[in-house]
Amino acid sequence: MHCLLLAGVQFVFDLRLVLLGNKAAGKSSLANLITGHAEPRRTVTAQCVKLHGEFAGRQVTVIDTPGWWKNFSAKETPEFQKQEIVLSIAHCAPGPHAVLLVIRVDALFKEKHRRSVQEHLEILGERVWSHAVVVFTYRDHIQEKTLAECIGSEAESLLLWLVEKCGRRYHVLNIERARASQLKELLEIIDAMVMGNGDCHFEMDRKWLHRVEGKMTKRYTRANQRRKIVQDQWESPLGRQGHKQIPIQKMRIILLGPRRAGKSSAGNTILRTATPTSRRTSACVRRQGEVNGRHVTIVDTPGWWKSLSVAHTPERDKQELLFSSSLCPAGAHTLLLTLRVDMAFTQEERKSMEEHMALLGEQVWVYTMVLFTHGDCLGDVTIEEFIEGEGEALQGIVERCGNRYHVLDNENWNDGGQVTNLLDKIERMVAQNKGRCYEMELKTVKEVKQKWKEAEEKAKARVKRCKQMKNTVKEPAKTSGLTLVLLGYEEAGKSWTGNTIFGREMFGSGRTVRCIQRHGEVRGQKITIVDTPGWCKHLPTEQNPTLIKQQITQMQALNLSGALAFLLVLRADCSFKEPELQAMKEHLSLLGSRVWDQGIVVFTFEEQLGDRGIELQIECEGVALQWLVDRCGNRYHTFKDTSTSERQQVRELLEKIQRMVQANADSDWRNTELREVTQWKKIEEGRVKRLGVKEGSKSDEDSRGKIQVEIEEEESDDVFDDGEAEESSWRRN
Ligand SMILES: Nc1nc2c(ncn2[C@@H]2O[C@H](COP(=O)(O)OP(=O)(O)OP(=O)(O)O)[C@@H](O)[C@H]2O)c(=O)[nH]1
Ligand SMILES: [Mg+2]
Repeated sequence: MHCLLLAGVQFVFDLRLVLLGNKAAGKSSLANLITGHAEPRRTVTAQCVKLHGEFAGRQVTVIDTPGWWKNFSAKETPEFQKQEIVLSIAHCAPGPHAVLLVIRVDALFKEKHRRSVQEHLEILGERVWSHAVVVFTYRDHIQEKTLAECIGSEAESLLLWLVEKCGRRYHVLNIERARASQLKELLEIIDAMVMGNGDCHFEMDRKWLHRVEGKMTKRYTRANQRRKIVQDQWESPLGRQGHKQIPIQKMRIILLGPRRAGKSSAGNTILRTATPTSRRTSACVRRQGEVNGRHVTIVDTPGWWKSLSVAHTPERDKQELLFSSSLCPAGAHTLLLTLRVDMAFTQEERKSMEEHMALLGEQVWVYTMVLFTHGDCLGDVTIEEFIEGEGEALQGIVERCGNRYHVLDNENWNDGGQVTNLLDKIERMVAQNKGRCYEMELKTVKEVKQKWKEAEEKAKARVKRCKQMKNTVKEPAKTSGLTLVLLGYEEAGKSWTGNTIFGREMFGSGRTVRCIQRHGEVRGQKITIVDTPGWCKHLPTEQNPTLIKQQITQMQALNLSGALAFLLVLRADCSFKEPELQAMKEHLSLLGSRVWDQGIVVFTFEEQLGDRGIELQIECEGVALQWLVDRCGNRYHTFKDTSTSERQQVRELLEKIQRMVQANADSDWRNTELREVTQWKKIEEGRVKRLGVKEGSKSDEDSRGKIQVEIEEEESDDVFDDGEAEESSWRRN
């Protein structure tokens, strides 16, 4: 090793650094800064980039790497990107002196972000932590505030964990205007670490490195074979002949796929329009335009949650899919099944995709082509390498589509070549299908239309009933103290609802595992909110963890003052069928039957419904959801995740609660059934009987002995929002 001794401090003359971090954390800018490269690279870093430079008279080599999505676990990062992380070490053989973990200091840092950092870093092995330094970027965005003031206590403790894991080595930078002295400080930290590590650089387990290199070679070889097969297929005599014989003047395309897959963006790219796509597509949309001398019709459809089975998709979304082809008179030439290349593709996703496609009939695959989006994230990796790298799940889907696929980079929608190629492939495919188009049975479309007509009428009637109810209750007086209990299945948005009501982050971002009580004042009214752990959406109580039942049952022992309301929290954009209703009924029965009189259904994520009103969603979803809303006396409310309407939606909810409290003025829940735990006992007895376990067996007694309502009443954190859109928000872990 080439070391220098200056003013008594020894340091490495040829310093090698690897930069890791999530997307847009500032890695490339930092790499440029350290190596003195003035030219900023505007595109996303898809492969490792090696930069050389000189700093303070020393040679520095920096390996910039592709970043991961900060909300996602390493499991969700595509294979080729994880392999790039491993390769970063080989790019600066014999190994880097330091791995700089780049993190934006002004961004939210939640538990899932921490976990993501840990998982991605540990791709390199546990030993990497001894060579890691945290570099916080975007110092200028937090102005004069201290780090602690900005990140909040939850983030602070998580970042502290990270800094501790890196041997307390960290540095804060403002890359835009970094002074040489700031960089010097960073190098001093690195030098001290290298010295502490006995002048050793980080070395990866050789076997592991060879294994990854072997995998990459295999991936490359198989990708070449696939490319050849697919090329032959496109160039087959039928395809060529057909291409010449059937130029399609009026092309009709349906875009479908999981949520956020890039369907609407792909529509824009094909039609070369720049219609904004920030909102979720919640109903079929037909758009038309002239492309390369053809008249192209595109039907965009609502997506499904990529990892969830079709049972979780709301009825309305499924009906929209059935309806889509009727917007293409004479049928669709192709269905483009949209998929992202910047994310891994799992068996779960394949299952979900096949289930949703099955709604459209078995013959649908004959007309389907996989449309890969986020092509910009592939860099030099070919789409065939991506397909081979992702494994059987993706290969299965590609094969079901007869090996037809195309890649789009929607960020570069001005690149006409990619669209010309796509249209060309569609024409060949139509030729291979002998000109036939995909059409949904007329009978099914008629049924859908009839259902929508009925649902619209019922929705109007529900709105009318709500208005009548509002008018019958006289203007309610403000209650002196109000207690709101949040109840619902897991990840329904209970804690989020609590935070929205308080207008600040009073409940943490992680999974709620026990009852948490918080106090605050909203619109001059003292409010207590009790957050509870959610049950599994469609499992009956006996199969749900005992702890949840214990927490709900014991929650009544809390000293709750003033008026009380139960907020039954559901996601507006998810299915709610008989199993979900049963789970809800059984869990609520632990609180006695009067929970219905004091209950109000709160739908979260209303923004996901687009222009569709919640009443229409309730009527389309079916009898289970209608029963629930009716059982709560037609009391319901919606919350959407937009800061502008936030306070108004809270005011309206509080008014609805006050009207309910007024109507229930004579009752006092705590003196009646809610104190009784007999129902809970009955359910427990039934469960024990069904399981054939002797009552009072050791395990049961053990858990009962531990029943304790654990109530947290800590100081809460300030809301700290970086405004970053969730890449996908509702998946079971
Ligand atoms: N970098 C990059 N971003 C893309 C690409 N395609 C889409 N996006 C982004 O991905 C996000 C989701 O894209 P949409 O087109 O709205 O996805 P969608 O499938 O229509 O989403 P839903 O209608 O919500 O189901 C947007 O922020 C797009 O800007 C792409 O090729 N490259
Ligand atoms: Mg869309």
